[in-house]
Amino acid sequence: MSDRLSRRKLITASLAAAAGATGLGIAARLADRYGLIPPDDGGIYGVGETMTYAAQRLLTHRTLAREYTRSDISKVAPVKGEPPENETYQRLLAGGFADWRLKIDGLVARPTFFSFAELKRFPAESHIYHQACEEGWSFIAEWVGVPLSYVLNLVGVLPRAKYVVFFGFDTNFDAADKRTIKGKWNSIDKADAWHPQTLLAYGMNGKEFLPPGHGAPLRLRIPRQLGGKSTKYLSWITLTDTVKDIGQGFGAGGVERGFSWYAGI
Ligand SMILES: Nc1nc2c(c(=O)[nH]1)N[C@H]1C(S)=C(S)[C@@H](COP(=O)(O)O)O[C@H]1N2
Ligand SMILES: [Mo]
Repeated sequence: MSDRLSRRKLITASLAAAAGATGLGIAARLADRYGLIPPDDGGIYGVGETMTYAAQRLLTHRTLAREYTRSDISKVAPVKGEPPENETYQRLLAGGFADWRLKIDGLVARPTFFSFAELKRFPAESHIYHQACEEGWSFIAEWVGVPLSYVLNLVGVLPRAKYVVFFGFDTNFDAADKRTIKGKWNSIDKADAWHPQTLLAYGMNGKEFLPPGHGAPLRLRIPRQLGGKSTKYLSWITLTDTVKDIGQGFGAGGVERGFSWYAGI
């Protein structure tokens, strides 16, 4: 029996038990309908990853990450990696991102390009929360931006969309064939996208603009998952009902490098 099958069986069996459903078939349909199977289900991780995701989705998906006060803000905010070196990003950076647009398309009623100035006119929120990298370091910072849910509601996400997919400038996102996309792309489900603390952040720690290394001009901040899910240097967000046709089909470039798609904390 394949790994994928065994995990599907385990989760649907527990669902059947929990729901008192009479057959595994019903539980399997429930698991898919409520999005309890992560897209890297066939990946290298064990049963635990799928069960963690399913349990989180069933029990805790609206719980809030802890918020801190300004005096808790870390003296040093570590930067992971260098800003993208490609010509497109460097040109936009040199121009103060005046020519930058955030593209949002896919399963939406109104595909839109947003300028930095437009995003800044939307109702802003700030949150002081913790960011932890899977490599072991972490910090507390204040992030300011617009809730992702606000922007998604503006473009009108179609009911059949399941994932919000993020591409940074360190991704070859303009690849003609989506299966050749490589790099730091990522995706989240609708529960995390509409979570009240999930931000499209354009400033931090009292600064109006993100330092380039922290993801200028715009990054995702998703406090209920490890830092790796918070895609920096955003260029394109697309709504989709499947991630199978992007990259190797696991829902994030990182899965191809050994990380799990769901990094909930
Ligand atoms: N586009 C892009 N986003 C990214 C990364 C990256 O390399 N490229 N690194 C991720 C990882 S692993 C972490 S821990 C955080 C780090 O954010 P920071 O550099 O602001 O601390 O960004 C995440 N987002
Ligand atoms: Mo990370």
